Amino acid sequence: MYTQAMDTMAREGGAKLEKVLSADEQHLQERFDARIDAGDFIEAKDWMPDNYRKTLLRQISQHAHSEIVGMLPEGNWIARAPTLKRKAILLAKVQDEGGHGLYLYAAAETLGQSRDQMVEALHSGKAKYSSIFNYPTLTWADIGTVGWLVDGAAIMNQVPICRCSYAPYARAMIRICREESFHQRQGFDSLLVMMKEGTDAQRAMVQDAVDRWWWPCLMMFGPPDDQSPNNAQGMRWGIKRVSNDTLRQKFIDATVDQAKLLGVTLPDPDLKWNEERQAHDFGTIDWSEFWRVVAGDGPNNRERLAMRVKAWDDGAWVREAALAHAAKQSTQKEAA
Ligand code: BYC
Repeated sequence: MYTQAMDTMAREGGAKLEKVLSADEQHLQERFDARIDAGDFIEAKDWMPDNYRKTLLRQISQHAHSEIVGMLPEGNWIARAPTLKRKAILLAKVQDEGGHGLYLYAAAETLGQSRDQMVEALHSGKAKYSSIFNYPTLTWADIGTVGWLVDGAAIMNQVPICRCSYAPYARAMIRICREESFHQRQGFDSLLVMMKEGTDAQRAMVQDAVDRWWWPCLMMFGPPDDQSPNNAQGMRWGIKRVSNDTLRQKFIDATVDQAKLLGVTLPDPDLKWNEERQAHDFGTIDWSEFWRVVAGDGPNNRERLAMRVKAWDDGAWVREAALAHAAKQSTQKEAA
């Protein structure tokens, strides 16, 4: 089953995990709460409540998997990039995503789950990754659009995580966000060249890509706040700093002017500036589509997971060779 079910662990408010705390634990809990309230960062060696650890593991491992699965739809276009310059840029971007996945797996490992366990959860379909990567990249314009809109949405979501209360995650996010900015810019630049210097067919290709990616990008921020089971607790613990709806609105507001600059139309007839709210109103998001994709029935769920498992299997010899090389080096060092 390709369910993307992220319930690899029981969750806050779900199965009743709460146990009666001893006096010592009560004291630790109070100190932890006070540190969170004071805006302190929590390190791996610090005491933390079980559910804080579980929530972090859920989010960080999902995030890591998203980076790794996110390499697939773009990697698919490396051999078909139209120029040497675009190929070099795309190669660098896909490698960056791999690096982001590794930083994040390392951050999750500090919470006590092994990389093998996380990879197994992804490959068996137990762990989720971002819904956005279950949509196909049909044309070259999709690659520019993924950079502009998908990475744009990712940055909007990820910049506040640089202030996440869990320090190893926050540190990883600082590096990741620097690289994501380049990803967004290269996507925008690629689309701008097609829109300003391209043919009518290229402009139509860009508009078609924007039409297909716009709504799934708005879904990346997660369900509306009043239907988001993890939002309130995530915010309370400083794991999330800004809510799903607020980030979605900020993304829309930032993107409208960029779309004008590009000369593309965002596919929402209800999108308009609301003077009173000082924000854009927008149309209704099809949340049934989101939940379908999250439940494993999106356009590409099965293909993505199969590609990921194949990539892992195909890379087995590299992992074995690297381990053999490391073992040989340490034997040589000991002998010296
Ligand atoms: N896709 O209570 P909620 C990237 C799940 S990487 C799938 O609001 P939360 C990039 C959610 O997990 C992009 N599932 O949850 C990479 C929960 O299910 P469980 C990834 C989603 O955690 C390469 C349920 O729905 N970014 O952009 O408070 C190339 C209810 O949601 C999604 C991150 O992972 C979704 N879109 O908030 C280019 C950032 N949304 O676990 C680009 C870190 C929600 O209860 N993650 N769900 O079974 C976060 O900021 C938060 O986890 C989310 C969700 C905003 C995603």
